Amino acid sequence: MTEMNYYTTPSESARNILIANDRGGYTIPTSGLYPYQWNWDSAVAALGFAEFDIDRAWIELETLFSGQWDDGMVPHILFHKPDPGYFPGPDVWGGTGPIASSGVTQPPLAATMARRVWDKDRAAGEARLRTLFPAMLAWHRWFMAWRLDEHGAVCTTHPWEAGRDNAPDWDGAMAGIDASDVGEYQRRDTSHVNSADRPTKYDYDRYIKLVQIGREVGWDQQKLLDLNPFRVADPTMSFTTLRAARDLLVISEELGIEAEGLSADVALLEDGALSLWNESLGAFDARDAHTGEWAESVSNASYLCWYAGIQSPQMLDRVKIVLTTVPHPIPSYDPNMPKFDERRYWRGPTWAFMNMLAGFGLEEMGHGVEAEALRLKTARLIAGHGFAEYYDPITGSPAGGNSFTWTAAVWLHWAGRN
Ligand code: 9WN
Repeated sequence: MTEMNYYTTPSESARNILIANDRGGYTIPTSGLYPYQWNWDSAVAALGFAEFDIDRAWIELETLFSGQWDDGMVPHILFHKPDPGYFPGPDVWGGTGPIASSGVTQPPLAATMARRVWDKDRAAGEARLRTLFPAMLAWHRWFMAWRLDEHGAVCTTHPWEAGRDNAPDWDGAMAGIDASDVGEYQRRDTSHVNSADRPTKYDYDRYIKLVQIGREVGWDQQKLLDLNPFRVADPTMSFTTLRAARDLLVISEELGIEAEGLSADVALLEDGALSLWNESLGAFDARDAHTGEWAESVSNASYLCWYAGIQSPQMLDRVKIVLTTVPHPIPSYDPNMPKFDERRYWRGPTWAFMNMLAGFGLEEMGHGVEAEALRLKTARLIAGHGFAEYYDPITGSPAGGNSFTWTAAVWLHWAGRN
């Protein structure tokens, strides 16, 4: 009789999660809570697949771009198959692209992750990257056309677009939204996970109100710009768009593809990202594009400066402190600040994939010691507490959904590597 091995290594578990969350060409973040394809989740998922199934990694990105709108926008959710378990679904959003979708985008990780996938598949992957390139460039140009403020910082037009839904970064702008006529709706998220880990009803009313406003104008960007109900210059958007532009530039040079204007875009985006330095806070911060007011928020997005190719001695000092004082870094909001809430989503918890992005940047910009410390702490967090959506930064306890795609991908591609 063959002896059964009941022990599954974290790497085996991570692969199993990606395979179980695969819905055929795209991966859902986790079953139940998020039953569709999410934009930046998929870009991270591609890195996980690249560790054991390179073809599937490319497919993840290709499926994402199959939902691209005519104007270049790539939606934050693609509703490939209806699922009543998630709200708001396709009927509420009324997206106008080739696949039922939401009407906002998400931080553009795809070009950066495509480049990393290509690094593992230089010869065979070239043709696939060539095919993806015009779509990725069109998305980049859409950001340049519709999301910049006057400094070149990239704005978010919905907390869901920034991907950090209930971050304190949006509190000021959210307070300005009148959601009194939003109407009745049934949330689904709180039937899947603990409501204390999720955004509040106050937040949800405003999320839905913003969707209603966008839908009413058919997601016409010019009309939305004129209405301007919510517009915040955001470190996540600014750093990831700058990084994506840098990667597109490298890809275009290596493939010998003409991509006019990319160098100038990089320079403008760099000015914009630098403009998010809040001197009195001593950190990169979000800024309301309406009022010019700072959010006064040190978030995990503040630590993406290196990912964008920007050095900052002050942020380096901060990362050293966070690595030594917070048991499970990097918290999504500074634990010393009054709004810190260690379980509530983007107001305190640690997100493994954000750590990975910060870690990429730290390593690339010559801060190997900090990059390695962050990687090992993230590995310990995942190995000790499972593949959670996010974690309490003080106790490490898992929160939100479990068997989570991007956490599994982070393990395979970065945290768990030998
Ligand atoms: C709304 C899927 C997504 C992530 C976001 C995260 C969360 C959705 C939600 O889940 O947002 O887009 O319903 O809470 O905030 O970053 O992409 O994992």
